[in-house]
Amino acid sequence: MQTKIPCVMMRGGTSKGTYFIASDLPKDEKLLEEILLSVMGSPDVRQIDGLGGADPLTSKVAIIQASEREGVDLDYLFVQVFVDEARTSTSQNCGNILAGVGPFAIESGLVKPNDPETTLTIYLENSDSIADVTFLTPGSVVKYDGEARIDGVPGTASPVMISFRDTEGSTCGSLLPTGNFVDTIDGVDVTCIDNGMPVVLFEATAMNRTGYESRDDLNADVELKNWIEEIRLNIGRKMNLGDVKNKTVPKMTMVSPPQMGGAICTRSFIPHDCHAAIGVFAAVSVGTAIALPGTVAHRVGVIPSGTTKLVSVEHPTGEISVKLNIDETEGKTKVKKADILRTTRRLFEGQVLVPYGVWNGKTKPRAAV
Ligand code: NQM
Repeated sequence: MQTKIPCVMMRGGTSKGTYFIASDLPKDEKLLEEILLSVMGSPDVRQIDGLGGADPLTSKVAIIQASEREGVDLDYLFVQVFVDEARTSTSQNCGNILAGVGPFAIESGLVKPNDPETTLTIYLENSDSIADVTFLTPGSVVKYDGEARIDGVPGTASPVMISFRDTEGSTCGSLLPTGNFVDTIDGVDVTCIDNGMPVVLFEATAMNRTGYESRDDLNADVELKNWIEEIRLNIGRKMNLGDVKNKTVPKMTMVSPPQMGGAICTRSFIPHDCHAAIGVFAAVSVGTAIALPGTVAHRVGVIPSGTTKLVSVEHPTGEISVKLNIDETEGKTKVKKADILRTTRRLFEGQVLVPYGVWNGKTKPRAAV
């Protein structure tokens, strides 16, 4: 006996996950965690008994509902499902999975589309912040095919433009949560920054690496990963994140001078595995750090000119360009708005099944069979 839950699987940017309507899931947090672990097949490095793709970037969940907030269309909760541990986390945002939220909501009947494009204001529950997302809906139908290209995804698709507002200190409370541009931990200079994602930046050369290593090489580099984790555990409390041992934040980003004509080269640990690219919010935080004199990123980055800066953040599979709208009055640099291009695709729709032993569907009759 299994409970059927309406579910859609979507690629959002360079990630992939399952999308649910909030009312199709129980509210109880412990039960919800059990259900999402079962949906993804965790804990198991292969996630063989679930839909997860055996990678943190494909073990993600979006829970969405129409919003009752003033001026907001949708509420979006992101859940990271650990691959090899029986845990989920809501301690971070996901800007990649966000790309699929609007199209999912329209096709689920949660909001109405416009013609030829739709802009939705989305509340990010994880960080209490707002994003405006615009995508094509000609004839009031979501368009998935198109000419937009993002690195890390083969081919092209329809553009999804995401505009973030007020992301400063989303999780840590302030842009520079330690109060410093640079802290020195275990002899390594780091910059702690949160402009949508708590990130710790450090130079690759400080870790005796080039910063241009492949994802596979870095994932096999146990000595480096242990060193990075030591720094992370040490700095977490100073970033107002408490004990970060079981958290997916802060992300640990190794930086070096750009190699492909961009603004900076990155290798992002999220926080233990190296990202195939870089998270969307992490890219906004890194881009912001380049613009701030005194940070580790400013030391190795190439700062584009103007108050609207197009910052190209290089990563293992290409680059991601972040458009930053910067206010530099009174000698202070403030990012007013950050825009980013993503694409998305609806991959699968139907019902995901979880064993009765996990959830017999009783707290939500509609989904039960
Ligand atoms: O930073 C991976 C991803 C992410 C998160 C991660 C993300 C973001 O690429 O906004 O998108 O950092 O865990 O999906």
